[in-house]
Parts: sequence; structure tokens; C-alpha cells
Amino acid sequence: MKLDDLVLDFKPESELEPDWRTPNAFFIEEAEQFVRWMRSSYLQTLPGVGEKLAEEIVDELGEDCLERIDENPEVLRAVAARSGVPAPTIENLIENWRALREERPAFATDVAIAQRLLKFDFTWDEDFDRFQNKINEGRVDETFRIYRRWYLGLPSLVPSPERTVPGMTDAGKMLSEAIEAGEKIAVFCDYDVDGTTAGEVFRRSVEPYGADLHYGYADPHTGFGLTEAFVREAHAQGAKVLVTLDCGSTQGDKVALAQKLGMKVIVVDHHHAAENPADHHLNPKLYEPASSENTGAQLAWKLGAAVQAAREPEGKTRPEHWQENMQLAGMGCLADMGSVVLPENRAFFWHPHRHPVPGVRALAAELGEDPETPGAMIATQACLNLPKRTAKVSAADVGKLLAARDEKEAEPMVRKLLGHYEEAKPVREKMAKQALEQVGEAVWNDDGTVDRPDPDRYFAVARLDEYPDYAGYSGPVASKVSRAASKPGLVFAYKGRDEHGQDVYKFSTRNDSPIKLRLGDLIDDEEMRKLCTVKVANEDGSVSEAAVVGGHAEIVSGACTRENVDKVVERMEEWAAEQEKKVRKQGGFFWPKAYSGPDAFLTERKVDPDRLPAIEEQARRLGPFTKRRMLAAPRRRGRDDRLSSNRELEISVVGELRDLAPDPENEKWLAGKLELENGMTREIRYPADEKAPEGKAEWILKVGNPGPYYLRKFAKLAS
Ligand SMILES: [Mn+2]
Repeated sequence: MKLDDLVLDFKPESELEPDWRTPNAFFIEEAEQFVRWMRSSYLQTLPGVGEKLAEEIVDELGEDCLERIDENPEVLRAVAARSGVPAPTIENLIENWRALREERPAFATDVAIAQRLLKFDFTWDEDFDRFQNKINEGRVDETFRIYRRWYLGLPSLVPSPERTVPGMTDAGKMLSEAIEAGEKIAVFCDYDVDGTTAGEVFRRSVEPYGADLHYGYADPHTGFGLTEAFVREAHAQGAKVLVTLDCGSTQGDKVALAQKLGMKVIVVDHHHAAENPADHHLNPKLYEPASSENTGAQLAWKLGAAVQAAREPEGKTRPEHWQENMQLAGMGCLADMGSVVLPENRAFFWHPHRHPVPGVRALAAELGEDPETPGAMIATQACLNLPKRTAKVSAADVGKLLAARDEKEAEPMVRKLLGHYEEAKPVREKMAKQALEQVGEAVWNDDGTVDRPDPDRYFAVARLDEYPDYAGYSGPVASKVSRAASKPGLVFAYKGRDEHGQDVYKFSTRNDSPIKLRLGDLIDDEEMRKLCTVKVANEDGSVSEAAVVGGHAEIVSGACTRENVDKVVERMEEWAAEQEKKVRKQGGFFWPKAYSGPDAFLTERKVDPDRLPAIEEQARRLGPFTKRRMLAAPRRRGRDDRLSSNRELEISVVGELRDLAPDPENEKWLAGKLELENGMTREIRYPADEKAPEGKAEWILKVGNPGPYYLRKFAKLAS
């Protein structure tokens, strides 16, 4: 296959919307070319099937070979007869086929899925370059082997602990020796889901060796990270080693104190890295570029793997480390907005997805969510994240739930979390409603342009004064604001007056819009740090000042005093304007290579309507396989809805609206039909406050929802 065979038609979205930047978007019209490779690649993942046999199967059974085998595996016998492949090999395959299908619920055979695969691997510019180079060199096979591994989330995608962060192996050895010597190990975890799952993953990793552990958790209401109180407590308990998980990098002074008290310290963190005297400072962000995108829970999993490698006779990890532990780490990663498309993360989400820990299983069951699909556990994660949102739940409560040996043991904690979740939900809703009223909504016009509220400003800003117990919800509210206004959201929530007499606001900024700003860069912005400096109490009663601002690539949270709220907004606007200038100078619509924000956007254009039923069926069968942005959209409870939120796929079709009438169930919508060019119809809804176009138009469908379709006109068409 040559490059000419693949029509890779790049169209920067800036063409669609000249005033706002988006990441590189592209359209692939000829994904059919890939389908054969996908089929063959899929077959090669099955035990006993090599490249040659896979080719024979495709040759013999044709394009729909997987579907045919699925219907009746006996058809494989024809391959044996024809190709001279030993009959026992085929008999084995026939016998195992159904079990293998159970393990791998989705086939990578549909054009639409092929497109998604391509799309996901192109999230980063350098990946795209790599792909294109390989095609140019005629190395399509190799490229697709990479895709296959990626798609299935095979364990081989996971880099070793040492490759993840240099020094991890030695840290594992040190812990192994401490366990051998029966020394007490103190473990301090962050309070969010990434932190609490990190703690539990680590515990499960070293538990088989009888490690003597003492746990502590951060408290968001007194500050972020390792505390002097815990260091002293660990010392009093006789701990000889201190491990900090998902925190610690910026708490060098507490680390030094622990060392002074005779402890060896291992810091495992993926937040902003600073000077730190730890014996092992394991933070990928110490390197430029970062040595890994792992979150705290994944790093804890790697450290656990390093301990196991040091302990096990053959230097290998324990098999269960790749099941429950890995699934739990994947959950932490998802909660921290880890990429759902990064190859390694695919392994964390997909490969072990059948093995959730009992506490998570019990909680998900109560919430009506599917514990086998990490990305589907939206309410479950929200519950586990309560310590971050409200002072009424502590991270230690969550730690206890995650550590439960069976569902019965988990029950009291499940009850407790659910109780507080129910209490918090209406407050969260009210906060969101109030914020949305302040911000307003973006309007998508018929000609493809977007009218954003307050168009001269980069951020949609809301300020909430009445929810001091729930200021931790500023983040999720900022996401909603961002989606509604179609630009980055910034939400301030009043936390109350502290012991120093300061009126403190927590703020969060989130970006679920097509406008790309590397919000994470704000963390290092000097002016921002100055504005977010507040008085904090030290353990000895003295008062000092600290900058409270942190986060990741597209997520920033912080705190400031009442006087500085407006100044923070102003600074962020200024900063965004500078960013835009920089990007334009670098020549275009995409971010420079280091960008690690949300995924590229791709719609398969003008799909042949005859293919729609097959695409719908494929979308229904897809696994956890979508953009985080979509995962974050909460839906009504109920199995169908729940799955659909995880299985969206965008295509466009040409059709005409028919029979539009007010939707009796919701005044915001008109209900009717979309008639496609082949006469097929689909139930649709259309916003009641927009004028519906007459005649044929190109529409974007999100396939995989139980329906009806909510229509969005394809922006390009109008021109
Ligand atoms: Mn984290």
C-alpha cells in the first residue's frame, strides 16, 4: 500500500472557525483500506494464530471473516483443508473461539472503528509523523501491529518501572529490604481518587510479603500534600521508611524532617516537581520531556511492581498485579484525567477491566454502573472523589472502602459514601445552575459559526458565594460552564473565612471546549502565583505565606482571597491573549509538540446511509473507547444510557428533517425524523429555539446512543 492509496485530507478546523484555534483535525475518507489489516491483526492476537494463518483465514473466508467465524466457528475447517495448516491447530481455535470472543468484545473490523483507531493514535503530532513515515516506507504491517497492540491494550504496552521513572528499581529494592527486615513502612496518600487508589494499589502490591504498613491521607481542607503531623506520627509509630503517593514533590521540608527523624523517604508524585531531598524522588516531571504520563496510581502500581520484581524468585511481578491492582490504578488514572488513548493507558483500562476490587464493585452496583468498564463508572468515581469535594468525607474512609476484602466488608463504607453523595448532589446541581445562569450559553448558528457569550473574553467566569462546605465542586462546575459556553470555564467558590481572617475562594478552571489553551502553564505563571498567595498556618503555630495553585495540562485549581478574585480573572485573560499570540507565531492552528491536552476531533464525513445500521451495531458493541470529555457527561441512570455514554462515535450523514413538532416531554426540543438519501429514517431531536433548515443538509450523528439522535449541523456545509 502506498501513501497515494490513502487519502489523508488535512483540514485545520481553523478553516471552519477562523477565529478560534483547535488541535489538528483531519478527515480520512478511505478508511476501508485499513479494514483488511485490522481483521488480520485481530486474528493474530489469538493464541496459535500467526501472520500466515491469519492471512489464510482472511483469504479463505473473505472480508467478513470475523463475523462468519463468530456465527459458526466451524467455517475455520475450510481454512485447514485449503492451506495445509495442521488440523489440530484449527480444531483448537474452533474450540476456543467463543471464550476468546468473550475476552475481546469488540472487533476492529469496521471502517468507522478503523477511523477511530487512526484518530486516537494521531492525538500527538509526533505519532502522526511516525505513522506517515512508516506508510511512506511501505511499513504498513508494522504500523498495524502497533495499532493492534494499542487497541487491545496488551500488557506489552506497559513500560517497565525503570523506564517510567529512573530509580524506581532501586526504590523497589530498598522497600524489599525494609520488608525483609520487618521494618515499619509509613505511607501517605493524596486525598483524591488518584491518591487513594495509589495507596490501595501499593498496599495490595506489598501485602503478600507481610509488609508492616502505617497509612495516612492528605486533607484538602487543611492543604495539599504531606504534613508535619503525619511525619511525626509515623516516627512515633516507629516507621523506618516513608512513602508518599501522588504527593510529596513540593513538600521537601517535610521530607527533610522525616529524614532528620531517621526515616528513608520515597516520594512518588506526578504533580509539579520541585527540589526535594528524598532518598528516591520518583516524579516523571523531573525530566524534560517528562519520562512518563503516568498518574499517581499508575506510579504506585509501578513501584509495587518494582518491589515484587525484587522479591519474586525470577524477578517477575505477581500475576494478580495485572488484574485487580492494575484496574484500580487505571481508575485513578481516569479520575486524574489521564489520557484514554495513550497506548499504555489502554492496557490499564482495557486489559484488566474484568477485575474490579470488591469495594468498587459494591459501590458501582448501588449506583447502577458497570464495574467492568472503568470509563463507565462516572457516579462511582464521583463518590470516591467526595473527600476532595466536601469535608464531610475523609480520604481514609475511601481508603477503607478500597481495602475491603469482600463486598460485605465494604458495605458500611458504601452506605456512608452514598449518603453523603445524595446530600451533595442537589447542592452540586444548584451550584451548576447558578453558574450557568451567570455565564450564558454558546449558540451554534446555521452558517456554522458559534456565538459565544461574552465573546471578547477567553474565559467563561462564574462566582459562587453560598456553598462554603462544597467549594470543592468548583472543578466539575467549571467543566459544565466550559461545555455550555464553548470556551474555557473558570469558577470561583467561596470557602469561608479562615483562622487568619482571610475570605478565601477556591477556584478551578477546566476546558471542555474546542479552544485550546495550555491551562497547565498557568501554574508556573509568576503573576498567578503571586495572586494565589495566602497565609497558611505551620505546625508550630507560626504563619507563613504559600502560593496555592496546581494541576495538570488542562486542569488548574487554586485559592485566593476575596480581594484578588477579579485580579486572577484579569491575569488569566491577559495570559490567554499572550498564549494566542505565541501560537499564531508558531504557524498555525495546533499546539507545539509538548501539547498533551484533549484529543483531536474527527468525524467520518458523509457516510453512505446503507452503512448506518452496521455502524450503529458496531458502536453498540464497542468497549471503553472514547474521549474523556464524553465520559464526563453524566446521563440518566439505567444500563442503556450508562453504556451509551461510553460508546459514542461521530459520523455525518446527508438528510432532510421531517415531521418536526414540539417534543411533549421536553419543551427545549422539537422531535421528528431525519430522512436519509436511501429513504431510511431515524428519530431525532432538534433545539426548539433554532430555526430548522429546509432541504438537504449534512448532519452530525453521535452513533451508539439508544436514540433519538440530537442533531448538530456540520459546520462546513453552509459555505
Ligand atoms: Mn494525581
